[in-house]
Amino acid sequence: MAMNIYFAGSICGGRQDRELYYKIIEHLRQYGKVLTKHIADRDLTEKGEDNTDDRAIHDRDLAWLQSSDLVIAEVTTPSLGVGYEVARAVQFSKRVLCLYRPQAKKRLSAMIAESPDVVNKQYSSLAQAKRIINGFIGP
Ligand code: 6IA
Repeated sequence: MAMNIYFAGSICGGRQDRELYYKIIEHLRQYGKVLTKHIADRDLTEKGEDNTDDRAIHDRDLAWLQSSDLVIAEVTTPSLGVGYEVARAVQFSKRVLCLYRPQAKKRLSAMIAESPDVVNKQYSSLAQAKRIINGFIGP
């Protein structure tokens, strides 16, 4: 059966890495179904729409998280939602990989960087991120 992959990336936290999310999601698709492909949608902005049903989004995303086989979070752009998803994934005993690009004058939250329940990896290029993902998911 195909693997279900939950990809987490910033929305309200800022959309500057959206294209990178798209490329990571494209890479993940060779391994199974990416439940959260919309994270790379151009139309999904940090402002959202007035008629957004936030409760429905929360409940749907948590159901997907629970049904996923593994979770990949791109954590470079700080996002409350991504942090929350990482924590809930840990609570659900999911395997979690956090990918972070070191930035000048910035640092990753200690709550992610030093969490013993997630795999943290730093990278600087898409090629490197893909290699890390391949190693995490395995043959
Ligand atoms: O706090 P953030 O918005 O940056 O959190 C982003 C994370 O929360 C992503 O990994 C998503 O899985 C989830 N998430 C947050 N907002 C949405 C959303 N629409 N649709 C799907 N997943 C979401 C938000 C619309 C609008 C209010 C911006």
